[in-house]
Amino acid sequence: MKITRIEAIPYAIPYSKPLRFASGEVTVAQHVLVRVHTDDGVVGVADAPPRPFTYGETQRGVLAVIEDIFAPQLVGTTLLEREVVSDRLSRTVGNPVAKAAVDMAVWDALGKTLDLPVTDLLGGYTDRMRVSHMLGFDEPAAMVAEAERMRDTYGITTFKVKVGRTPFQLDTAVVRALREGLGEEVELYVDGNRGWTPAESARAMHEMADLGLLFAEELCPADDVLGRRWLVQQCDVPFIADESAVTAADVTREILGGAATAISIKTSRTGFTGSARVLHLAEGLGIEVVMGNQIDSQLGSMCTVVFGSAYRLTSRRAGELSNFLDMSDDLLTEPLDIRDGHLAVRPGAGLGVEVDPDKLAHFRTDH
Ligand code: MUC
Ligand code: MG
Repeated sequence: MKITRIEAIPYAIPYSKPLRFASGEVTVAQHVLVRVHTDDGVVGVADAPPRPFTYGETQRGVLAVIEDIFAPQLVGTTLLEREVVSDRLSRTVGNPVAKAAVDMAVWDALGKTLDLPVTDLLGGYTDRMRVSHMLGFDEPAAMVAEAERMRDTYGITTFKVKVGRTPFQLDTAVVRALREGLGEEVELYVDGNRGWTPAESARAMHEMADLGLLFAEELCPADDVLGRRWLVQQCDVPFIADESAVTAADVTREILGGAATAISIKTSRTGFTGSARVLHLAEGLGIEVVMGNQIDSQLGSMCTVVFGSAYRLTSRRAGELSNFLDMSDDLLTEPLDIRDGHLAVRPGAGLGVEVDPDKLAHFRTDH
């Protein structure tokens, strides 16, 4: 069970449909595949999707921090010493995506070593999640058409709509068109990625008051401290902190400071160990959680469903699990299959997925 080697492999897969949102755009998945090897010959895997516009990490930065700092610190520890692993990772400030991938690859290796699914080791609550699809910026008709395609093809009936453009009417028109086009039975919520001011957010929410929104997420920056608190106080739906509340300490500060009333958990930035800490804090605080998407690959989306299915609170709401559908290809041997609006965990050991060596050889960019 001893960790002998940690590999970080850069790869690039173009998106067939780029995702655009207030804080950025993703056209190519320039991720890092992390592999944790043990002395038993087991290899655990996880995916690191760097998001410079959200956390400041880049693909080359993820490679460097894993190769230069994390690997030397962790080689020699065992898969059972996960608290030692997270303690050593925490000596480095920031780098959430790199740390999360190392943590999840350790969990995958542990599951494979014990011949047990990680989702059962974590909590074993259920075996699937309802899927929520993220709709990036476009014209109202195109966004309605995409939502209809997701509903008709995959049975998805929950949509997170990217907002935060100026003027805000560009976005409120989209949300209205979605409600009118898809009817009352779909769930809709909005994510501004900090694009609006508090006043614009308040006006937009007022204009959408009759649209039956489920949540509002990061409409304005949390750094607009008093403005954000003013906005959240008047919001009549739970206000989700996403990129403003990554760690358990961030969540405590933002929730107690009145900057949010719900949180997004993303395994891509807190792994399984950190996500469990955030989840249990949210339970103690009595706030809603949503399993979020960091524009994840299939491997990243599998990690989200492995964690989300493991607990009652995370599986209550639809999880954001479908944006890999917009990638032109992926690394897994067996593609994820969204059916009847749900994504199920796989029964196998670890994460239950395998990386296809031919695909990795084709998409890796380090040779
Ligand atoms: C989201 O929920 O904000 C966009 C940027 C990012 O880091 O994640 C996505 C989705
Ligand atoms: Mg968000």
